[in-house]
Amino acid sequence: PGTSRSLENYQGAPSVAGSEGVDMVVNPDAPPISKVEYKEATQIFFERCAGCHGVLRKGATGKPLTPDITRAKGTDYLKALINFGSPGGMPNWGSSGDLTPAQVDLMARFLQHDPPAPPEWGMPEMMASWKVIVPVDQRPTKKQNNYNIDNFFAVTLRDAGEIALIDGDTKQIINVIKTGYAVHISRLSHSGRYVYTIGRDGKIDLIDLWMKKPERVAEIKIGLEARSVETSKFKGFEDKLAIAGAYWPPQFVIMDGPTLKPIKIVSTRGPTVDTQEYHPEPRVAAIVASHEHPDFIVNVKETGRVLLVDYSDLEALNITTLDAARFLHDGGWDVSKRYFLTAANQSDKIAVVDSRDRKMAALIDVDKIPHPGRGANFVHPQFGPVWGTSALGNEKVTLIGTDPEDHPQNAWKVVEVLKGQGGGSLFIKTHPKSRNLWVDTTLNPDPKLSQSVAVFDIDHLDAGYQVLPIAEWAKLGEGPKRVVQPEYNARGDEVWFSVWNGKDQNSAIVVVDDKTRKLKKVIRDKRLVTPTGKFNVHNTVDDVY
Ligand code: DHE
Repeated sequence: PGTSRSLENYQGAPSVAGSEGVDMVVNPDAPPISKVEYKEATQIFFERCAGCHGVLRKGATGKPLTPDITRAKGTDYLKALINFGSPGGMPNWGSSGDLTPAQVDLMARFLQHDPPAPPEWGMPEMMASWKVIVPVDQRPTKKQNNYNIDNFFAVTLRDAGEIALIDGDTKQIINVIKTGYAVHISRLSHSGRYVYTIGRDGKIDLIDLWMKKPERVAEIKIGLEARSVETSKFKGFEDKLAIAGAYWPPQFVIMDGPTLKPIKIVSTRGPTVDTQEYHPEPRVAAIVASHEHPDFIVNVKETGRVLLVDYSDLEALNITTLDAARFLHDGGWDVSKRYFLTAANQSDKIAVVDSRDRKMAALIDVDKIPHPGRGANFVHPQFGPVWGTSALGNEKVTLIGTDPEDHPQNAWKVVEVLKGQGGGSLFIKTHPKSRNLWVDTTLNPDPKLSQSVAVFDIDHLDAGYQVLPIAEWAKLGEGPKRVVQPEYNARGDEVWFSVWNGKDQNSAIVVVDDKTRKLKKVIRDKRLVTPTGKFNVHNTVDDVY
């Protein structure tokens, strides 16, 4: 099936929070541990375990590991589990050789002590990290270059801690810009002028596309770990505000858009949606900007709540809290941009938020671990407007009706399930100008699948899919190449794929002609180190997908 070590690595990527600044919390009822050991164990935990179990071990993809639970299990049980893993997805850290027998023993003892918390990160820390590199009054008042910036792509160069700005018209790299560690996503201001890039380490870099050579104009660190950033898009607030969500500390911050000056920090700690137990570490996942109200829509992963944060009055912040389902992750708009469809991934549900009436529209059951990215919208020949998601846990592509006005019988129902190449899919994409639906299988253990994509003809979905060997087309030679994240150009006649290879190997971007499905161009360059996400300016500004 779709589960494999690559999937575990994906969900359990190292936490950036280091063992520095962490206080030792010793529990007298737990087996002895020295100060040096404690520090080593904390570091191992953040690197190997926190992604799934949470920094405070309250559980997410992985089981909770709080001392009440771990002490009841005891050292021998924990050692066996760490050594050999479990069918539920726990990796075999010992028998794989990733941890030495001494480290396995250390971790079994460490887990019976209280979890140390990484430091908080509030306004003083944010202000100390905030830098305006080019003040607003020294920036261009109109575009200083002749580029068609509408068709630029901001490309994440994951392991380089950089982004590449690529001109979609000429396929030239315009600039490679140093950013936060392992940039996660880029989003655009409403005008398309500013690129906001956020690193896993919580660093945001603001890039001005109006400069002769687009460059960074401001930076800030909003936490120790983060994944999401977005900008205000409602009429009257265009280019005014930005928001970023953190994994640690669990909070979001609203900033001045053109300078990144932090204005308001809001914690997401609180009770979970179902059992209403306190959760100390509800991470902020996807954030989108409403087109219906001056709201940011914030997914809080572990509590399973969606927050509609009204940014029209930051001194009297009005937050509407919606009950969705636990482990909210990524998602995107339906074609009308009224409904936000988002995955509650470990709950195997898609939550639908009505951004106009500020309420939940539906909670839809789907198959194992939906992972839409922002999803894909198209008019289904039989069912009308649909939004689709692929999945990490199986080969299904699930299509959901999104038109309660003209197709009420299909709205918020799974209208069709397509059979894709396999599990381990991360992203799915189409474009209003296209009749193709692209589905990657990046994390599938079979290299044939992880190195190719499936493409469906929207008008003949039952005809099945065609497979395009994208990685082979890139002709890169050695390496664990993975094809990830289809992204269209502005016109919707090309689709771009990253061929994500090892850090010391050659990677590339492969551009496919959407009509003919033939190779159009391979962008190969020494500077393109581990490309993953690509964000086309036009499509990201207008939420076209
Ligand atoms: Fe992502 C989006 C979290 C691993 C590439 N990723 C997101 C979002 C979240 C998230 C919350 C939605 C942001 C938004 O819309 O505001 N990602 C996480 C994780 O927690 C996880 C599982 C593990 C981790 O520790 O980071 C993870 N993600 C990855 C990867 O390994 C990927 C494939 C490669 C990489 O660059 O790290 C990856 N994530 C992406 C991309 C998007 C994304 C390309 C944006 C897709 C889009 O089209 O909008």
